[in-house]
Amino acid sequence: MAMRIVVLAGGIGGARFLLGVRAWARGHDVAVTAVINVGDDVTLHGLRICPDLDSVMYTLGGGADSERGWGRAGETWTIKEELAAYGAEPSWFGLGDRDVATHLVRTRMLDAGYPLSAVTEALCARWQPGVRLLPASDDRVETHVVVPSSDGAGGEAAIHFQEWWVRHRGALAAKRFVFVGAESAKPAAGVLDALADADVILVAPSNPVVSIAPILAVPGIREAVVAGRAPVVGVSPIIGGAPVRGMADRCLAALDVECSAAGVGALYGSRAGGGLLDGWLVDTSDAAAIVPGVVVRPVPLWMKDEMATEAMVREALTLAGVADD
Ligand code: FO1
Repeated sequence: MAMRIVVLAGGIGGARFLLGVRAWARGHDVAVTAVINVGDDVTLHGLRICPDLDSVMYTLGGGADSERGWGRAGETWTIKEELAAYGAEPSWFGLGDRDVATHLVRTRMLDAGYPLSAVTEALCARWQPGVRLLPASDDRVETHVVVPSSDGAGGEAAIHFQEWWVRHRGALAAKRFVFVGAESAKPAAGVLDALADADVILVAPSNPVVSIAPILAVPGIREAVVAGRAPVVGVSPIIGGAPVRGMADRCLAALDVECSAAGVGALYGSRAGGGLLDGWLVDTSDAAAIVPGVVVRPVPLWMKDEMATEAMVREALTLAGVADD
């Protein structure tokens, strides 16, 4: 029977990691399922936008703008300019013309009653990512960021993650992150079965606070990962004390967690201690990292191309005891 790999992943870091997983899988009898964060999802201009699902779908489907890290390659911006000419807010979030087609199809299907998992499958029929993409939940789970209120009176305000990250460029001090709707959300169709049937679970080098945590916040998902029979190996998104990309440093600061490979490893915790991990891949420059109860293996972690990423994936699977080549 084919080996079953499940990957928990966010946006661009997850997408690049999945390129390596898919490359490894091509030489083996393997089925890959990716459970993707939906906490970044947002409705703007009446359109449902799922940045992490789209980053992964476009990247694996060969349609991503790899330079920008989000949206479509060869993008044009007429719709954005036209919306701005109407003074239609929010003007701080750019929807490219090609990308808008994805949101139109998604929104129309959601409005017709299809769950996000079915919509994602339909969109993937075009992109053929070679990996089954599942949203963590078909229900609304939105990451909000609690920041100091703008009136300076010492209060707090909660804003959507996209407003914090894109509008304010992550400059407002994040006090904490709230996954709105998570408590009553259910794992999307297929997620719990995929986790129960997995031979190995990989945690992609995605932001632990705003990409992986909202996945695990959906009741039933963390439990299925922790209690399952599959070994769990994570890959550090932090190299030499800095995030490879994105805002993990600012997010970790809000949780008072050190921005280091060891800090994130400890945040996930050892399975023996009720946490997530059996194994933790760190970069060779972080070889001294120790995570109590977790086997830490230093390997080169820069995902500079698909071959390097595939080598990383091979190390993760070897650490999990499911690959020996
Ligand atoms: N990021 C930006 O910095 N500016 C944008 O205008 C922007 C628009 C956008 C539209 C669709 C989409 O799927 C992603 C978009 N992103 C944009 C990226 C996104 O805000 C974040 O980088 C991710 O949510 C974090 O993973």
